[in-house]
Amino acid sequence: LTIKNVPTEPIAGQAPGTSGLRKKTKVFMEGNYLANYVQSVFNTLIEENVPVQGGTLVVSGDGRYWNPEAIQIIIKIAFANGVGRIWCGTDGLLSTPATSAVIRARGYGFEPFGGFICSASHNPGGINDDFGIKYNCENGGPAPEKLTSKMLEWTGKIKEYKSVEGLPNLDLSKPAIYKLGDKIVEVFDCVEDHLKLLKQCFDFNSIKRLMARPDFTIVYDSMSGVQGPYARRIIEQELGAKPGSCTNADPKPDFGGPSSAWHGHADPNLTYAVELVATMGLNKEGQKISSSKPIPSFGAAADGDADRNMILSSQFFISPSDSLAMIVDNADLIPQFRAGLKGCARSMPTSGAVDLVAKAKGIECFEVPTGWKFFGNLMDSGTQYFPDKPQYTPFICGEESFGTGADHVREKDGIWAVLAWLQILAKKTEQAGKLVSVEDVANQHWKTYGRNYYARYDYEGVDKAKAEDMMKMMSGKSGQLVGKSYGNMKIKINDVFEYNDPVDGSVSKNQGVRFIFEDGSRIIFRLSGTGVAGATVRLYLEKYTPPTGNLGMHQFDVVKPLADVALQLSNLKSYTGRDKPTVIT
Ligand code: VG1
Ligand code: CO
Repeated sequence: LTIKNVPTEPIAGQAPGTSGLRKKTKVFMEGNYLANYVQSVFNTLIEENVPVQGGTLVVSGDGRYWNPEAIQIIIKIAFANGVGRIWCGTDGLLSTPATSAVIRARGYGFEPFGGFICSASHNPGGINDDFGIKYNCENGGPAPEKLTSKMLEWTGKIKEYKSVEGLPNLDLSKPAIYKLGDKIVEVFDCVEDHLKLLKQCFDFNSIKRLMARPDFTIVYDSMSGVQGPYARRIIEQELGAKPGSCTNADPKPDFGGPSSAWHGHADPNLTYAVELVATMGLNKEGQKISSSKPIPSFGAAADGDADRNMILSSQFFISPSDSLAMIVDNADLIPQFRAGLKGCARSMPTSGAVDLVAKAKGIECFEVPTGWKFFGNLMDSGTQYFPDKPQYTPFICGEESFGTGADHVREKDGIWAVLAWLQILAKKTEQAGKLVSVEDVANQHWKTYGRNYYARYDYEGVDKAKAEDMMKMMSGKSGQLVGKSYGNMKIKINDVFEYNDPVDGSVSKNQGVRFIFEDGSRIIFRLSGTGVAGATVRLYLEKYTPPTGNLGMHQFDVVKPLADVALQLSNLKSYTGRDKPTVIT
């Protein structure tokens, strides 16, 4: 293979956001857009003394439009920069958590120094929609800000990129080993490594017994994203769910596109996962609707790259913040935590439900900014307690945005959350001698801890400058509203969230505006860092009700008065011209 240096010029706007670089697909397809970014990543890695020369790199994606082409481009640039071995899932598919599993655990002497994930996650895919790329480090987690800011610097001064000549596009459709001079490309089954790891986390036999019960039925909707092969293999083949339990399980480049019920928006929430939500006997407000067909006992869905999860039981929706708290509360039923759960963490906007559990259990609970990259340091830090198991730190993390995961990988993991719930239900069902549902667990939980009623309003596609002005106005007044009353609620804390990483001491500023009231209610504003056009304002609302209060209300009704206060505090209507959110979830 001959290496060529291709002259190029910096392209503006290649800043990675909450989770990698995301842009319109056509932007990625134009000129050197992808090559510039990938070379900037390599320049950063080489500068940081990452062992790129002769090293192993994972390259795959979520199967969205232009994925196959992007992978071939990355392979050529990687070899030209000295990479010796490239690992790809079959068809260039690896879910985000599976990529993390492959980086951490595929091993056998060729431990990868990192991996590229071609994905814009829950953003729609297609020539007219979104594409994205993310770099993960040798621990299997997203590159920390320290690295992504260097990558961005390189995109601003890049003069050439390296590629190889004489390398034909490789057939990635089946397992194979290609020897190309001193370089190797290895294509392997995309499910095997992730499955192997999950088998260490859970007691598959007990879940099998749950699946075999005549009164238990499950539907797992992959929303035409990359989860399909994993869902079929793990839920149907390994665990014995009825064939057909895994729906929309063929990955599609446009995640089903405009003709799908979710309009190609493979995002598991009440608004977009309409097919599953209806199957489970609910409408998109989460209210019960009548159904002509029998309703499954358990329902779940995944997003495009399969790191997100939504959990439902028959006519019952569980908020991701609650799901996190309940998994932590029941961690002793999950074999992964047999040595004891060491800690847990949530993103700042995620409800405080998990904090209450951590306090009761006497374990650490951390609050980090939005985005999975902040959890990795915490998980890695605990290894000192398990010197014989350097990759083992019993830790559970979650975000309100349908992301849950643990220390087996360094990404949120959609199917892990599903299996965690199945494991909890399986054990509780065995103990009770009758089927226990997600709803039963939730009701019990709220009776013990009280309920953190929660909802998020998204205002999508608003004018960016105006959204930024609104945030600036609120940050500017930060602290001034302490002591002010709204209705019968008084503001106790009013600040702009800033994170001081307890492990490496790095500081992340400007992570959202907070209004925290004396009764524990919270209003939080931040701007999304995953969109590709305009701005999305996220408004997070939380109201706590103690065990003695009314636990059976609808979450959207409970937080409505808080939303009214939030609109007053932000002047959102006059800044953005919007009088209602695009999505409530
Ligand atoms: C959103 C979520 C955040 C999540 C991120 C990536 O970010 O709020 O919690 O980690 O998406 O998820 P933002 O900046 O748009 O609010 V995924 O499944 O798109 O990788
Ligand atoms: Co995702």
